[in-house]
Amino acid sequence: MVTLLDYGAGNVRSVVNAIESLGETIKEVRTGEDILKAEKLVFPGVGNFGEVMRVLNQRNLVEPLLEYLNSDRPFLGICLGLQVLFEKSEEAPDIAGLGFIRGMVRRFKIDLSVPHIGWNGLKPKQPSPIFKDIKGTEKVYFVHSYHVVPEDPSVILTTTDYGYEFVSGIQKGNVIATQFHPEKSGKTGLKLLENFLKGNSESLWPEVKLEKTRLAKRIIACLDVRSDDEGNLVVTKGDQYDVREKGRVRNLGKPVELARRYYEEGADEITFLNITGFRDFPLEDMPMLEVLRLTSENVFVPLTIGGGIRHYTDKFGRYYSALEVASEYFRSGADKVSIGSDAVYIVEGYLKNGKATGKSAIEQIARVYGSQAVVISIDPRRVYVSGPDDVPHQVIETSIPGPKGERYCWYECTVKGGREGRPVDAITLAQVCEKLGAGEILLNCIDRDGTNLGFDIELIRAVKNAVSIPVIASSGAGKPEHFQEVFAETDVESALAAGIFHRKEVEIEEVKKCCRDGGIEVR
Ligand code: 1PR
Repeated sequence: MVTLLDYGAGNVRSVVNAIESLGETIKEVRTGEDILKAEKLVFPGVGNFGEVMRVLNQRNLVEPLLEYLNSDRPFLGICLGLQVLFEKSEEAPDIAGLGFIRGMVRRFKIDLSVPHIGWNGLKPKQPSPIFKDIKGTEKVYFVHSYHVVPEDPSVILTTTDYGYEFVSGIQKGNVIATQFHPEKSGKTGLKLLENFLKGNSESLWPEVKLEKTRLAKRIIACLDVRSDDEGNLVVTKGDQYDVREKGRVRNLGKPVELARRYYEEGADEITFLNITGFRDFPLEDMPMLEVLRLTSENVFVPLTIGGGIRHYTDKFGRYYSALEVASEYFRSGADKVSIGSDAVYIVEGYLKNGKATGKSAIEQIARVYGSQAVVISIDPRRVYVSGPDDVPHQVIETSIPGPKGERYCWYECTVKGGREGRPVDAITLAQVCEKLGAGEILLNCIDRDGTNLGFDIELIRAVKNAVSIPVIASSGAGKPEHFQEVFAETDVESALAAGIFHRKEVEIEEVKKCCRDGGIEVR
């Protein structure tokens, strides 16, 4: 029996699913007494340091938690479950942490994108029972903007390189905590979890000790989901966003099955886009929540869900905030939510008023779940102009001339699945969303979507250079070399494709091999 401390935010379902897939049962902490009675305690957390401590204090869990930790019983902290063991965090300077380990939690100060999102390696610093059958070259999944800095180096279990070497795991007696997410780290993560749960007594070193770790470029499989003409929820795929062929919605498979297949085939992340979410209300669209629930039962890599994340008033007049909608998705197994149309309206409002309201979906969700959980999905379309000053937007010079030989273009953001253009350009949208607290950009391109012509490198470079959060390149992948090209030509952290994977034209492993051959780090 494993006792799970769910403080109420973030994707605890993945942790539950991962533990249950290893044959364990779970008891959730309701009172401090449950903590004191635990045999093994797991404390997962994403979100904000201050928020977690506020909840722990409010529920009177701080004392029992410290008593449990001080009695040196098996404990596994994950992500914020590691950070709150420390005394203080730069994320919430006025709020004290548990102080079980002396030291601070600091924000990354590096030239690379923050949050640090993706698959990176581990450098072991002490032997541990959790290293049984771990080779040492595996990668695990990280998503965080802050890292711990212990005063006493003897508690360091692992370090990882990202800009500089930071502490990615600690071990003090039977208390182990990791900055990475074992429950999202595929088979390696499950092995680490299993080792903790089994309570092996022997401490081991992994076979290989890496000198340096490298963040892998992520290959993401994207599933555009909607109801087909018979009312079944299907994975579909558009050509420049038109998902109908001879008047009927294309059906490329079942969402849960396809997601499972991509996980088994080595996808680093799975994205679901509920493409009619802009007109339906997702909390009434229970099948989509069910897709997430079922997928997260056996897919142990990050899951992103987009479509319909916005505030809404139902037919009975009940108001739902975007935060409530997002919360339902997180509870169903999502790690990140992606905001499309609403982000455009939010940015239009910001540009009009010259300031943030503090109330937008981006700000609200980032505040509770952390920036890393908020992805902005941009659906831009090229608009050609004859000169850089023709429009009040960020214009780029292009090597692909327009129909009248134009050498400049801007990228018009669209809403409602590309149906309506809005007076905001993609570069400005990305910049404002970053300011409001978004943690990642999913950069589609209507001109390239479904064409197999390759990514729009000019668009991707322009947006990536304008922000310091990670960017996912999307739309147009037709062969493995297109991935190699986008990683070589731009600094994006990940690339996404749909059609070539659904139609089985290219396998994920072929993409990875091609990247490896080009000297690009992949998992
Ligand atoms: O506006 O917040 O409700 O979100 C709606 C979401 O649905 C947005 O993320 C938007 O991108 C997406 N969406 C809406 N309509 C469509 C459509 O295709 N008709 N899908 C759509 C967009 C774009 C991709 C695609 C890549 C790769 N799909 O993510 O998977 O272009 O495709 P490829 O590799 O085959 O070229 P909201």
